[in-house]
Amino acid sequence: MISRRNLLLGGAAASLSGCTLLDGLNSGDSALRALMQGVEGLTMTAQRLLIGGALAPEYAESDIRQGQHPNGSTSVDAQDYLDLQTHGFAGYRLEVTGLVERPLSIPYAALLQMPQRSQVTRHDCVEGWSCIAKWQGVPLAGILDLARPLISARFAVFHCFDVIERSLSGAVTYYESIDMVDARHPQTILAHAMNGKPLPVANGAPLRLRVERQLGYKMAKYVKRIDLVDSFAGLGAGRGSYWADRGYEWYAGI
Ligand SMILES: Nc1nc2c(c(=O)[nH]1)N[C@H]1C(S)=C(S)[C@@H](COP(=O)(O)O)O[C@H]1N2
Ligand SMILES: [Mo]
Repeated sequence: MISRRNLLLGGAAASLSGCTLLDGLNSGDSALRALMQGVEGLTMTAQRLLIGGALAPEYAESDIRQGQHPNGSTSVDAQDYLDLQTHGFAGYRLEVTGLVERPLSIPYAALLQMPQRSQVTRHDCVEGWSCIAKWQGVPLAGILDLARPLISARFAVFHCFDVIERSLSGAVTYYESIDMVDARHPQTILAHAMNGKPLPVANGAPLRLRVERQLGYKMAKYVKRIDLVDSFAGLGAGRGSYWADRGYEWYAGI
């Protein structure tokens, strides 16, 4: 497997996007870079001991210099999604299923009425670019409080609308997961707005995950359903994430 450092800090990064230059990730004296190089070799457990419930850095709105660079899927061709998109996602419902006392189906309008949080944070993609953007949405903790996960629930799995791969065995839709520590972290939100406007389709409308202490691929876009589970058996190749099933880290801490 290619190491994350090479992917994150490789020379190819410079040509990818102005966002990289914007945030100085590649400059030799970046304190952030030093920190990332310091912690990347540690296991998830060691990172947890070091950073505990620490918050990811937040920025000022004046640090936002350009739009969020769309990456991965930037549109969805599933018919159920296209029908929702035609009507401005008014008919969208977030499904919450699995190991919960109360399965939920939350209408889009109700999500907008729930307690909100907004945060200006930096998104780091494993491919080597970063962008600062303002994200507004519903803390996942608030949704979990409504659904009441059972003690046995260990992970929140995000099932998405977009087909990320078509193979002989069929279409694969994007999936990601986080554990209950990250699910209840105060900066873990389901964002419906970005930089003060409704979330664009290219960035995951109507709802996308922000899990600010991890890399970009953890931040599932086009979220259709959140499933609370106690294992990843039966999901993809069993590692809990489309990209983890293809060799990347499941815990993509930065
Ligand atoms: N559903 C879905 N979520 C996804 C992806 C994707 O292809 N499909 N790509 C991931 C990757 S690799 C990154 S860097 C971010 C990109 O988010 P952005 O388009 O808002 O920059 O979304 C992540 N979430
Ligand atoms: Mo990414």
